Amino acid sequence: MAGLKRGQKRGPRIRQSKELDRRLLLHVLTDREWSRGRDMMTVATAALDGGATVIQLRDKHASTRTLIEEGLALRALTRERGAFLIVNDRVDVALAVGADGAHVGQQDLPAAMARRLLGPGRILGVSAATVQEAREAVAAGADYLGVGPIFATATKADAGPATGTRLLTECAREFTLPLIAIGGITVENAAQVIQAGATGIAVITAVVHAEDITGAARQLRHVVETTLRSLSRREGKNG
Ligand code: TZP
Ligand code: MG
Repeated sequence: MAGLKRGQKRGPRIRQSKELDRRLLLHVLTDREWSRGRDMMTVATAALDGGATVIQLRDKHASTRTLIEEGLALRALTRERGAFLIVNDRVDVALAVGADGAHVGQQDLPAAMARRLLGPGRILGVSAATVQEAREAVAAGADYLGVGPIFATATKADAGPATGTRLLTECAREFTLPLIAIGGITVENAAQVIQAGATGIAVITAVVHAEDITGAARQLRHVVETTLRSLSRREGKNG
């Protein structure tokens, strides 16, 4: 769907869909273990109050039936708030609950199959930890890339080594689809990942583990938006 067009030169990125970028600014991933005992709907509601634009349903231990129940509840909430609902790993659950899309990693359903199942109308996010993985994901029809883990994270045991921000810069040079930085993103380093080339961020602990979920989401959204704005002002001046 998105990505480098045939014959298009690699170079400074031309944003393909500003509207999609805007709607993918701040992903908050649900995580039971890091939620300090607060239930998923409380966490998601508070995150949306703070400006999350995407709730990603991610529950590695739930039964399919529980995922469906959670997905339906989140579907109603995100629809009411004008936010996207994306389901991690499970394309079947995404389709069953009428989610806006699904996110797959390198060990999940292959991206091209996920695209076929989702059809052209739903969003497909794919994790990439290398430029090669990013190229394959784009070729398979990803709408956005989850790039990372950028920094060390304690939240995903099998996340692999931190890539650093250079991967974002390399991807930004090559692709025009939204690049969502993930892994150890905090309010302190969010500006750095945007400056490196991310168009949005995805977090777990920085929001769901925060004492003040709404405040944490609000601060992150503010940093992402102000950094993007200052970058686009600078780009405007330079050409
Ligand atoms: N994929 C790559 S890193 C990661 C996922 C799901 C975990 C992100 O969690 P945190 O707490 O924001 O580092
Ligand atoms: Mg996965």
